[in-house]
Amino acid sequence: MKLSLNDQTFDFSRPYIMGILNVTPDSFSDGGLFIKKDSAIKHVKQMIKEGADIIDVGGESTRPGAQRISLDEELQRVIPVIKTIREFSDIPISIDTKNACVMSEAVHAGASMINDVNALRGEGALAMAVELAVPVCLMHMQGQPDTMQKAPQYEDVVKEVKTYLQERINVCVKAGIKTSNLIIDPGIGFGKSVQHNLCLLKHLAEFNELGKPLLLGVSRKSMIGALLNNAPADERLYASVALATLAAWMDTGILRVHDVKATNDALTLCQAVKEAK
Ligand code: 9MG
Repeated sequence: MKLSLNDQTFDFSRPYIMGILNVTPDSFSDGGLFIKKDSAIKHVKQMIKEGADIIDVGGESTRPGAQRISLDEELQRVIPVIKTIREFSDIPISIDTKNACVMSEAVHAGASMINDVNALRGEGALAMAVELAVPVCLMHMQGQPDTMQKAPQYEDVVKEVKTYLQERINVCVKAGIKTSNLIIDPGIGFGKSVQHNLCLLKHLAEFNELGKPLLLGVSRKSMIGALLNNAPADERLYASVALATLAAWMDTGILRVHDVKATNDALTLCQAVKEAK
């Protein structure tokens, strides 16, 4: 499996790190720390120094209960940041959005990948991704962020999430997206109970049967808080790194994380064990 991002080839001989940059005032785990452009850029530089392979820039929160924002607001948050990153680095930038117009503006400003928690189901998103011809992460989500955690229901969560992702791959390929441009993600915390999330993590390796690079986001998520006596987001580092390491062990290709240095150290050791004779 190979993925071409901004003239760099990701061959998945090791897991890659996607550093999270939330340019939102209400993001659940960093409290909108990076809403100001200067602090956002400083944080990007730090993540690059610590070993990030991709920067995921998002302007609209996807946390449970999050409200939608206007197109203008989303563009104003993400486009200046993407343009500024491009002035000093060629690191691949992923745009975390459900909106076709934001996808287009972001790619024209220098982003080289789309991260869509809605798996291109939004109005015009599929056609836009075909036109932009950049890699796309298709994530599974049951419901929408404002209501998704109310009563998530599955008979067989692994089977249903896998079937959904296969269906979205088929739709995308039929529409004209190159099969080598697709990445999949089971969407931990998106319309799933703690038990659903745990079951997906236990069976993560089965998602590799779909033949696409696997991306996973568990960093600081509420399931960690729920399992650690309601630990707040800023006390979920060790558990986040533990889950990232487990995921890397099960051949996850890209880890979406807040804490780049800690994750990078853990993944380096995980890789060393994998490669040991
Ligand atoms: C934007 N975003 C928040 N959590 C995420 C996750 O788990 N995966 C992906 N692809 N994007 C996410």
